[in-house]
Amino acid sequence: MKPAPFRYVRPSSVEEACAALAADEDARVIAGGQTLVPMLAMRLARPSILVDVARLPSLSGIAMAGDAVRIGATTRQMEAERSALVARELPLLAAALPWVGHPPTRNRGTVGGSCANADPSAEIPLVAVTLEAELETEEEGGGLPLAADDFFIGPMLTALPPTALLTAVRFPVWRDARLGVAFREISARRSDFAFVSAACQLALDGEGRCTRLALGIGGVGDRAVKLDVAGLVGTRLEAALVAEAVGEACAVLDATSDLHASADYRRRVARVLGVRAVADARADAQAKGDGQ
Ligand SMILES: Cc1cc2nc3c(=O)[nH]c(=O)nc-3n(C[C@@H](O)[C@H](O)[C@H](O)COP(=O)(O)OP(=O)(O)OC[C@H]3O[C@@H](n4cnc5c(N)ncnc54)[C@H](O)[C@@H]3O)c2cc1C
Repeated sequence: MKPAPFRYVRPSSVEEACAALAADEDARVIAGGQTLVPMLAMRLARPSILVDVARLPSLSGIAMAGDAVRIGATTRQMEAERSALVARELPLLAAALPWVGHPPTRNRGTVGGSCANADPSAEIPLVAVTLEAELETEEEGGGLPLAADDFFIGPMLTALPPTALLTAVRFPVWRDARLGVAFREISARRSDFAFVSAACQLALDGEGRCTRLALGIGGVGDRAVKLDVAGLVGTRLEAALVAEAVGEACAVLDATSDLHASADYRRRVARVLGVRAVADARADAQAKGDGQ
């Protein structure tokens, strides 16, 4: 199928892009086009005008911003995957990126596009929720930063107004000496959207006690969620304790059934992946400590 007719603009600034979005309620942003182009072709999206922000230089780039790494919205996923700064400061995002689609989709797909698209199984939104990232927005008259937990509302639904641009994502950096990360996912084939995924970042003290722990689950319900496993902080992450805490947190997950998997299956897989992710992240942190 071919897309319904639309107009196309390539603004030369964020202000121009915001003005184009404000002028027409059926306008739609296009970045990497990895989701939107198929939707246009299937006529699942019929915008009157496409506002192409992919080449706006001010929206692209990866840099430190205080205690966070700020990734411009139109930064290609592959650029983030190859970034030495991301590898060093955001090891959890570095671990998740190779799971996002396929190399050709990551060559064009953007970090911001993945967040704005808000697929419940998408890896970048899961990392954003797990690390409590902040999403910067811009629209005519100004924009507001939004916490990841407030930004992602449901499947393909965000708090971003239709007249606004997502301009960057700020991922907080943990400065702990013994930091460990792990990313796990189950999908039909490598790099397909996940049925369930788990992202874990934790820190250990010199005696192997957990001082911080963030564990997020994707693909189970309407959006990625951070599990409440605060009870594990202060422990040595013994296997039985982890199984109990993650099991309890997963039992109350709001899960959905679809043609790929039942809600019950998703909850069970979340528990297994969550437990494994914590164990992997702990081993990662321990290995770093041993090497110092
Ligand atoms: C075969 C295939 C497999 C895939 N597998 C996965 C996978 O496993 N995991 C995964 O996470 N993704 C996967 N994807 C989707 C991924 O490739 C896309 O990168 C992502 O969903 C959208 O990013 P994009 O930059 O291409 O956005 P686009 O397709 O250009 O836009 C997507 C949506 O976001 C909006 N948007 C984009 N940028 C902005 C912005 N700056 N401000 C406001 N709104 C914006 C658009 O209006 C549109 O609604 C897959 C895609 C394909 C084709």
